Amino acid sequence: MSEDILAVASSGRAAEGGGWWRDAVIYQVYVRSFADSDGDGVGDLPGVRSRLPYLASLGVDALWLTPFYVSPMADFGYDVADYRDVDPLFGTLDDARALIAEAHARGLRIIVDVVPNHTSDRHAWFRAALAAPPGSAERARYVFRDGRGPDGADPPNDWESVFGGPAWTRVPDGQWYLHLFAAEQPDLNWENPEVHDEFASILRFWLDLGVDGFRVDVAHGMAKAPGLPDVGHGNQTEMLGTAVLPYFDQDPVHEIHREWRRLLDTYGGERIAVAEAWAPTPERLAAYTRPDELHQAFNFHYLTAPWDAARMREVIAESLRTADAVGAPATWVLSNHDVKRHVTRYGGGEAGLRRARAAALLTLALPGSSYVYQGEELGLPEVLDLPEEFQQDPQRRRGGGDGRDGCRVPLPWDGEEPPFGFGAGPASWLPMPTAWRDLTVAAQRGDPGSMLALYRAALRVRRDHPALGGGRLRWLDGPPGTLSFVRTGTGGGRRLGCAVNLGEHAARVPLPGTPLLASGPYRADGGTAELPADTALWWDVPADG
Ligand code: TEU
Repeated sequence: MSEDILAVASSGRAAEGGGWWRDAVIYQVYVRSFADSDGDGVGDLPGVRSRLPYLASLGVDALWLTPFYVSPMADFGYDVADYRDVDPLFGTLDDARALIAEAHARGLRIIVDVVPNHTSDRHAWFRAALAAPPGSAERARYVFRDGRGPDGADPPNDWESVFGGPAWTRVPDGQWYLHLFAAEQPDLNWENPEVHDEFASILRFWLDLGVDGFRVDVAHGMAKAPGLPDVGHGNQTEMLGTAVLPYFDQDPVHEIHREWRRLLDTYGGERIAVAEAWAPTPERLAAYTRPDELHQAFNFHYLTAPWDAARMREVIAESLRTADAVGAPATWVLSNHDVKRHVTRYGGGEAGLRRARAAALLTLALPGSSYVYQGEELGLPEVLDLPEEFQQDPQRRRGGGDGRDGCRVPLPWDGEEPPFGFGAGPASWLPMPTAWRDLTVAAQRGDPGSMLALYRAALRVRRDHPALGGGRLRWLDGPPGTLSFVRTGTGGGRRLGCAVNLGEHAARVPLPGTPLLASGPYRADGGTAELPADTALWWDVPADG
């Protein structure tokens, strides 16, 4: 068997000082849609708490909870009106305390969302800003400007909201305020020291309550180009994440992250921050994880890569190289609450499911830290036919896209009919497809061929096998359309091989070891395996093999 070493890259090296977060599997809980304890159709913190045994037995290391703070819910909690309290819809501060304590007792860490680019328009600061005159200290916490054109009736510049339409809204006295997202989400002015102090205090509040870290919303926002220059063209939503815009990924934003890192480092127990940053290139993304900045950044280049071997390989190699260059672990993510679920993105139906199974083994074998979005362990597809009256996402309402409701449909737990054990009430805030009766946790639990069984098995191997988590990846030679590599852990010892067939036809791949886990049926003979299309295989390689 030829082992062509085409690239070697490592992630999460022990030499960098270790750390739980370097190879953690972090499960995203979209609180609103996870589990509903009080029967109002909306998930809540006691609901999450009641399902901790499920999460602990799934085998993940940490939970990331999406915003549960006081909010008018114009963007389902990403419009925060009080950063230091829990919205009654989701519970109380005591519920948050109890959830953190019980998660810790079960060996699960808790990461909470922090939303620093904007507040809600109902936040006390924004209400004060509206009540105060132009030029006041209250307005200086946000980005207020006079308009252009006769009577200042045109917006101050040509910036567009991520959710579509102009990024400016006019207030009765004629000034305009900036909102890169919905009009109910006014952008904060991070040139104002008061904003820095306020967020330092908010971070301390949650750190003192015991959280293990933060997911930093729009970590590429906050700093705007001096003078707020025009972009020069429209359709800016199409440029997001691929082009440099005067409102995203501006270099001075890194100073804010350095400040936050200094704060995090004053706490014990390795508290971390992960950047939700859409940067134009892997290099620019890695800048968010330089040693004095945040610990991780979501790898959206991996998430957006098509199901194509050459492209996947390029993204993986590039991600490992750029993360390595700054000494950070690479991260891997396939889905979240903002994007179409990957079963559907990869083609939907049987093929989408097969690919998602193979993608799970690919992702969990890569060096670094992995994210799992609630429901991907059940193989949930995007819900594409939600009745219009339920589609409430501001992105859709403002014309900035199809809407993100379809990936936020609540989880099916058990039973034969919607809402499938999600809550005690008759319905869930977004309706669940009746076909999900076959996808409930209860239905999959006893089925060794289910997606849930695959995730559990893969996470168990990942925990036990010395080659998974941090460490190195060495590519193996294989036929076109396939990816094959061998993993070595940070401490050496047994190695693990992974082969994935992303092509359209069965392919013969190297199998220099003992099979451990496969995403579907395959045939092994001698030192090779015949791997059907859209199938992945893990094998064990002895330390001296
Ligand atoms: O998202 C930031 C962001 O730019 C995108 O994920 C965007 O929402 C997506 O491309 C849709 O166009 C974060 C949150 O994850 C998202 O849910 C919030 O709506 C947004 O920030 C505003 O806080």
